[in-house]
Amino acid sequence: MARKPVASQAASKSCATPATPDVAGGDKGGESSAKRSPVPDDADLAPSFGEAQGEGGETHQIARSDVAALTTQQGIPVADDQNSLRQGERGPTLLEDFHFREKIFHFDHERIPERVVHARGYGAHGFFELTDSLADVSRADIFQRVGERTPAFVRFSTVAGAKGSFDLARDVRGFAVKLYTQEGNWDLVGNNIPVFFIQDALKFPDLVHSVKPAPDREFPQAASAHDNFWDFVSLTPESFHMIMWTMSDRAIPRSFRTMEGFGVHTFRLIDAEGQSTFVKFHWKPKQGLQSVVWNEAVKINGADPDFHRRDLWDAINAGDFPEWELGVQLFDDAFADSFDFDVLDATKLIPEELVPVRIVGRLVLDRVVDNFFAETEQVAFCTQNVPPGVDFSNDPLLQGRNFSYLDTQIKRLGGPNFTHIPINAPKCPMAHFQQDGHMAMRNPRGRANYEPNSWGPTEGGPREDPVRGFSSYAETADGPKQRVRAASFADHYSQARQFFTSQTAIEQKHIGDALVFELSKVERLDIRSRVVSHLLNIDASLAAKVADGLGLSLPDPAAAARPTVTNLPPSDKLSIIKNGPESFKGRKLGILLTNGAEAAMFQALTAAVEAEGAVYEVVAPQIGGVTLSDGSTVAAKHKIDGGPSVLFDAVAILVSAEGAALLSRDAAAKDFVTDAFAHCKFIGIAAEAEAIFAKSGIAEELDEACLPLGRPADAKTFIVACRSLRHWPRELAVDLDAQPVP
Ligand code: HDE
Repeated sequence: MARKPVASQAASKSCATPATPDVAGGDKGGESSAKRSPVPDDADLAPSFGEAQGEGGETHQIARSDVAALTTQQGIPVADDQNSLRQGERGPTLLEDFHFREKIFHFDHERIPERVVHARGYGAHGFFELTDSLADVSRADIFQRVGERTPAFVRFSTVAGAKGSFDLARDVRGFAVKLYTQEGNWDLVGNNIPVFFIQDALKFPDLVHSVKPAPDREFPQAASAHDNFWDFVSLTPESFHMIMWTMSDRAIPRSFRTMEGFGVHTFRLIDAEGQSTFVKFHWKPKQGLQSVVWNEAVKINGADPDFHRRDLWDAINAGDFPEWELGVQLFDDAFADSFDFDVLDATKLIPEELVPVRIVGRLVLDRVVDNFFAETEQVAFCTQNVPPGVDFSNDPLLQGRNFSYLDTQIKRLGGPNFTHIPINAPKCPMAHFQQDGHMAMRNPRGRANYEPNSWGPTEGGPREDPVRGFSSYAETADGPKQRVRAASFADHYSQARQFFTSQTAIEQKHIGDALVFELSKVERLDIRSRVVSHLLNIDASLAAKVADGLGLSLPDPAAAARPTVTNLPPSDKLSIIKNGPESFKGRKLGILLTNGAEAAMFQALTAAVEAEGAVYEVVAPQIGGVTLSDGSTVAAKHKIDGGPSVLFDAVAILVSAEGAALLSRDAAAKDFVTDAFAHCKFIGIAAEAEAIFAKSGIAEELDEACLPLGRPADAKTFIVACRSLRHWPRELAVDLDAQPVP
């Protein structure tokens, strides 16, 4: 059916020729608006658009029959998406323009409230596979059949920053897992740290208010280094175990892929007879634990604020699927009663040396989302989502969370039907009588929408199932109604000390450095001093180091509800370095390359990287790439200014003598090597590169982790060295803060 715009005959003429000067709608040439309409003479009822070059080389849209037609949300085909409907050429826009109104209306409503905490997150799909049956302790369907896979969706997040904040904030990371089991969704909404700041959910709003930007000035963003946060925690001694963790490198992970995850609270597993076993959940990354250093984190935030999300996206798309083992610590009431601390207190962990972690499954992330908003933003985790066979403990934090998550989803997603959104919908059969409400898409069918009813098995709808249905563990609870904190929750420092003493020297140094950094941003001296008074109850050397770093005289120790137990045995599992990766697999080498660099060396190096299962990116003076010694060309991923060494786990400097002379005059190139050196990275160095190190002032300091790349055989040696996380002795040797406190 021939279609002609009604405005003028000229329109159809000009549209038949894809040479219209400005399809975006700007009226530069004084042509009539109708003339710029891209609809050709012979477009059919539902024209569709492709791209074509105009006379001046500009891109235009023209009708094509092999792409979907643009329509309104009502399905009405759209003829002109460049110009709103107006009266005359320069007249007012008409209210009648339903396409314009629908488009703008929808745009105006594109945002939903971001999460009040954990606003910035990134998700991916995958599966959980059972490797060891837990049928002995849980009737949960997901734990019955070894080898069976359950679909999963995981969302990682930071806590304090807004949705648009940067990835490398010093912060706890959320590690929320939705398991679409055959008996309903199970949400294990955990963190990358096994303990929490507070013991009672009533204090959560205060904690979060204190760490978020101050209400008057709305800064700082995504940072705990400010007065309000340290004021709150210094008045909340129970937070100090968690503070040790957040001041450690756990709070600046290298990747989502290199973090542990923890369910944090004690949960219950319930067997077929209704017997309960206490459980703590652990996710252990196959990639090993890895973190960056603080100075590096600060710079990554500028160089690539999306560092973590890009890393996950790239790894999954490259087929390097991140994997975690699911581990459980199982214990009974007798252990709980004999444990030094209360298993209901979320500021405590159970050392793995005391209750070993039994590995029962694996979680693999193998698919990125199709659409961020539909999946990652709209996913709604609720701690109350547990299948039969998993149950809650009385941890007061968990009890409070069970209220909070459902409540917040209603606000965020706008109504009670968010389970109809595909990412939240169970993948097992569902049948209930909940109905109506905003955006209802799956109302019950048939006549009966209540229960009990007498409409019989086909029309009457679902019925309760006392055998398969969820039944709560029949725990006895009694006692006076009161607002109290159990005495068994009163020890605030012993496990904080145990965490500190479990760290290697460099990790202890980083904790001290982090505390000095954070408190140096706190303006009130009394708050700084109050924090140190708590540190005195944890470790005297740490307190002395922090006081010295702040130029403070040592205060008296804080009054402690319970004296610190000083002889809890160190636990190796608490250290990142003792649980690091075994290879360079999954990590990234940055190769600084110039024209004339030795081709055989480059080929040997890239082959060694690939053989290790790692990746590399080329950084060059020009983004166009480089020509190597044999005349071959290599494309660059980054121009040197846009590819600082903080983006890489290790670096290689492969340059010709001319290239070195050029780069030794370039500030970005000098930052590249000095930062790599300062961040204790392994550095592979071609002999020709010396001038850059000399001009950067570190030629004299190069150590055994700065390896030669002279012959192709050196490539393997270098990559093998890179398997270690970093060359930590360098930091202890060169950093002023590493010197013993006088
Ligand atoms: Fe959360 N938390 N939380 N939290 N939390 C939320 O729920 C809350 C706590 C955690 O990727 C909110 O959907 C209270 C501990 C993660 O979508 C909210 C308390 C742990 C996520 C909420 C806690 C977590 C949230 C905000 C104190 C580790 C992100 C948006 C009792 C075990 C999930 C939302 C995602 C999100 C409440 C403490 C983990 C407001 C009241 C402890 C990973 O409901």
